[in-house]
Amino acid sequence: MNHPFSLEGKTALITGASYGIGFAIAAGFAKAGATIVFNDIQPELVNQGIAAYKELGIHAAGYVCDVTHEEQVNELVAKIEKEIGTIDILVNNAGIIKRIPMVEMSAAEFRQVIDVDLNAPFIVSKAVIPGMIKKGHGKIINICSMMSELGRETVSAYAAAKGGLKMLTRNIASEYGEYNIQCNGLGPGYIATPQTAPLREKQADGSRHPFDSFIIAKTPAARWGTAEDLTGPAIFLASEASNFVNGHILYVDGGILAYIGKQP
Ligand code: NAP
Ligand code: GCO
Repeated sequence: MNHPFSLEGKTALITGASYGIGFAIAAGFAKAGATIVFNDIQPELVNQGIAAYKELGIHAAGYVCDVTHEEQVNELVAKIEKEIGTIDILVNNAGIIKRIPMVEMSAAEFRQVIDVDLNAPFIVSKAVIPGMIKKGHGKIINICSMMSELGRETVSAYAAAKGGLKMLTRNIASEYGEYNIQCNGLGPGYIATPQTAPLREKQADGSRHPFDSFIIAKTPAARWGTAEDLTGPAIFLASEASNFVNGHILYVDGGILAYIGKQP
């Protein structure tokens, strides 16, 4: 019998996983025995990702696909099912953020964030669920955020999307739990990836970015998370060990959501 955290024999699709959080989760899944499939929008990034996985001894299948385009997604899932097999684990990781004060943000910019961060998880989940139902099991992990719970200046579209993604997670859990499909969210805190690089940029005098200092003071762990901090919790939600966990958002945030923050 496999270890409850084993992903042996499972095929995992992680969206937007050429680098960053998606890459770290996929690499962790591979170590737990999963076959890795990922996508990115840009062909050169797909190739870069394949090479990066290879460097870790992981033979990952990479495809070019824009997750906001339903036709491309349906073709991708059909191709994976034909070439590799049914998708057992889906991680809706691909995401963008636009940090613009709401009254300065155009409706088009707002819609673009909602499209990638909320509509795309709907599109990709809808494409993979029929295969999971046929197979009699499935795991869907939506990469949520602290902004699924909290707001902050300039991230109105992102918070709206991630708040919606929390409820989409709960709804998929409600609607498909009877088919032995578990849908849960992973809510990273502040993680050091390209997406948050602008918030950590050193100042001209070499001092920390004010936001960097703010996050350190707000996080009990007194550090930014790394993408690798997410692999263990992601493996748990992808494995048999979480077969009775459904509709849950697992925050991996160093305790920031529990903490009022260190007195300045
Ligand atoms: P990242 O470094 O910006 O990587 C995002 C990935 O998504 C990139 O590979 C990007 O590809 C891909 N992507 C964007 N739009 C796409 C589309 N339409 N179709 C396919 N792929 C697309 O972000 P990250 O920090 O790793 O974050 C990954 C996820 O975690 C996101 O959902 C983010 O909201 C969430 N998250 C991040 C943090 C954090 O602190 N970093 C915290 C909480 C949640 P391209 O490079 O080609 O655009
Ligand atoms: C921001 C950050 C956050 C993180 C993450 C926190 O601008 O506040 O980008 O949104 O990315 O989502 O959980």
